[in-house]
Amino acid sequence: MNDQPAVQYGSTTGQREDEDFRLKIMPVSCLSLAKDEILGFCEKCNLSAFEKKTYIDGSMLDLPELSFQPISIIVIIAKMGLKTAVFHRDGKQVTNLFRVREISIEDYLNDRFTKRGYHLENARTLPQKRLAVGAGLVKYGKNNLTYADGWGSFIQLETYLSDAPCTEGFVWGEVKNMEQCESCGACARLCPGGAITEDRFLLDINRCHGWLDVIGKLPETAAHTIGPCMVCQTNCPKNSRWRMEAATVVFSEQETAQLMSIHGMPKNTFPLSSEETGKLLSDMGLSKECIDKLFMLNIYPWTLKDIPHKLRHMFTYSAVSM
Ligand code: B12
Ligand code: SF4
Ligand code: SF4
Repeated sequence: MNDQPAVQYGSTTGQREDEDFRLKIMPVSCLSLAKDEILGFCEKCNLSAFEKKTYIDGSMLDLPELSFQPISIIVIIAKMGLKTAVFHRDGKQVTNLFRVREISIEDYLNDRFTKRGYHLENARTLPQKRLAVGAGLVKYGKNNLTYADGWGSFIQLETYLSDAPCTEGFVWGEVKNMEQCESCGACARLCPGGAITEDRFLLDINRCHGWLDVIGKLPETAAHTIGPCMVCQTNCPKNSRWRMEAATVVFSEQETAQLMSIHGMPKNTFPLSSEETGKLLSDMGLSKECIDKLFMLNIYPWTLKDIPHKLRHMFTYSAVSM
């Protein structure tokens, strides 16, 4: 029997309300307010069939079936950090920026809700941006993302359905936009796919490189990155502070070569735990240090299979000699 302790990959620390995350609890009826507004808004936009399916026909605007009667929606915004990964090959280097979630609020949610007898149902398909704006936690930017005071757009939104009582005196907030956007427009100018346009507020999903990458349709001529496209965020003046503070994760030539040898990842990585993912990578010959560094970048398991191609592309088109 192997009595070695299981290797732990990835880490989460801290749960400081207001410093790392912010939370509001709104009446569940706010979902109807958001729904009516989004339906009305989408009617005025020239949506493609795919956008209609994504925004209106899906299950985003309605309550799912639950084992309890929900009376509230808990909206959480969690601060994310940035990390710059540096890869090396044949005396050249390439870099890639990653958004990293470093805090877990599971214990906090357990203590505050579950242990007190309240139900919590993670409802990540609800229209999270509109709900977070309605909660007064964020404002919209022209790039379609939402921004929190002091934290910029590098935040993760979470929504839970619950039967916990609402934040006292909760007031539903109207759509709010950042003032700075009126005189800026950098995200629209620099978006590589031209997805952010003047004629409508919603970005054009079919031109967003983040999306094209997910569905494997990113043109070969476009810049490739291992993490999602972040051009509209990294060039936003509201995010400049976080970009400056990005920590660096360096992959040596040997580790970069290991990454480029990733192969045979299962088609569906969703059921894999981080331990199982780590074990798979270890069986492929990646060192523990290299796997740890990958996990430091909060890399999505389903993007692992694309790393060799992405790195080859980056070294071909955007490498700098050292
Ligand atoms: C579908 C989706 C996408 C689609 C479409 C994006 C879009 N149009 O919203 C694609 C695949 C392109 C995408 C890409 C990305 N996404 Co996305 N995505 C979602 C998802 C699942 C739903 C978003 C949605 O409902 N959109 C529908 C529209 C109708 O909603 P809305 O924009 O809030 O609509 C309101 C505004 O437009 C407003 N409005 C209308 N007119 C006007 C006019 C003005 C002046 C103003 C101010 C507002 C305004 O009114 C509308 C109705 O209330 C959410 C998760 C979720 N469950 O919410 C994540 C989410 C929005 N994505 C997120 C992220 C991080 C990304 C990416 C960075 C990832 C990447 N690079 O691949 C990119 C960024 C692209 C971008 N610039 O937005 C985060 C955003 C975090 C944040 N800071 O806001 C979310 C919240 C996921 C999460 N839980 O953290 N995404
Ligand atoms: S880049 Fe400029 S226009 Fe775009 S979201 Fe940031 S402040 Fe607004
Ligand atoms: S994620 Fe990239 S492609 Fe998509 S809107 Fe932002 S800059 Fe444009």
